[in-house]
Amino acid sequence: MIKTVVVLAVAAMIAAFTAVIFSLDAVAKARGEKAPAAVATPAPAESHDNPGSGSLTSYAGAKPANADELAAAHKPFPAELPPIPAGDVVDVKMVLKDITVELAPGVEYTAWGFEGGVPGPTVHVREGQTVRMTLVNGGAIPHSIDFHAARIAPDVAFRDVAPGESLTYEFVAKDPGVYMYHCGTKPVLAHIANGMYGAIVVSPAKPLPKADKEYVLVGGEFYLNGDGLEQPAAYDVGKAHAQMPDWVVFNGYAGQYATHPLTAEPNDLVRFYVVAAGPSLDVDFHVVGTIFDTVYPFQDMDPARALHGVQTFPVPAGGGAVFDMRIPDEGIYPFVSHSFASVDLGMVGLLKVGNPKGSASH
Ligand SMILES: [Cu+2]
Repeated sequence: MIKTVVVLAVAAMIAAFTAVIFSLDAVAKARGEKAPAAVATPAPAESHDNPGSGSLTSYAGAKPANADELAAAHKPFPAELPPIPAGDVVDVKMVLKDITVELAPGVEYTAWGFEGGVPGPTVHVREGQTVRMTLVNGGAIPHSIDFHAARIAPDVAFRDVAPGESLTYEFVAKDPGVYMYHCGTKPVLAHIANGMYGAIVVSPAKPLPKADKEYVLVGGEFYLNGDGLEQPAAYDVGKAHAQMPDWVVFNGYAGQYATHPLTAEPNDLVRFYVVAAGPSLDVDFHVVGTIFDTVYPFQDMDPARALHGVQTFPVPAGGGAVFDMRIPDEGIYPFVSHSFASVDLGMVGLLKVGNPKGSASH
């Protein structure tokens, strides 16, 4: 009897996983059948308000013939929480560059990248450490960096840095949690939409229960003025205002942890740090097939204010939250924003627990 229940449960999970992946593929196929959209000319990097086609044409799911190959070859953004550097002061240096990123298999976008990628690198410090931030502007227009973990005068610390210049400021990380950082230069919508964001984790001085696996996910969405297949697409302000993204992603690339799953062993304490960078969408974080044992809501990592036994928890745009779970059974557990339009647009990954039948060994 118990065996039957377990088999049924596993079958249900596989079905859920397949459905999620299938939905992505179905969207891609549906889009592929449309007449090809006119190829828009990417805006120059200095343009803030590229109107795009003005038609709000969706380029969701666009993919080249070799998309599966490209997805397999893609090197996923490292989701693992990096270690905390030693010392009282943590030096963080980022060089901003105008870059072209791949945000889905074969889909290119002209972005502004902190330290050469979208999202920027994950910063990890302990409560009480001082962050000494240096931003070097290697781009074509002014930029800045705003840390939500800082209590600091923004007109001083978060001020614009001209091209070719740099800025250094310090703040003490006094408030444990997971926070967004981003460019705060106007129009902020464009600077975030172009990829200028990342996560900082401030671990509490009094540690939480030790996790076996710790992963950082930064949610973000892209608004494209073309499909990005023949030439890189650029930011479409009309679609950003309408909140009609073409792609919604974890850590800068659609579905990258579906083809390259994150891993854990059965009964591991798995901790996800989730930031919703937006610019505009929330992440309604959910892991299919489990219930969060603990959620530290709105990034507040005080156990006294934690929630327990939670199915889905919303991470607001510009916010963060921490999710603890223990999964006893081997299997493939999808993680998503349960606002399911986001799943269709690329916001889905997999957590492979143990070495379930039918999956590659690790
Ligand atoms: Cu910027």
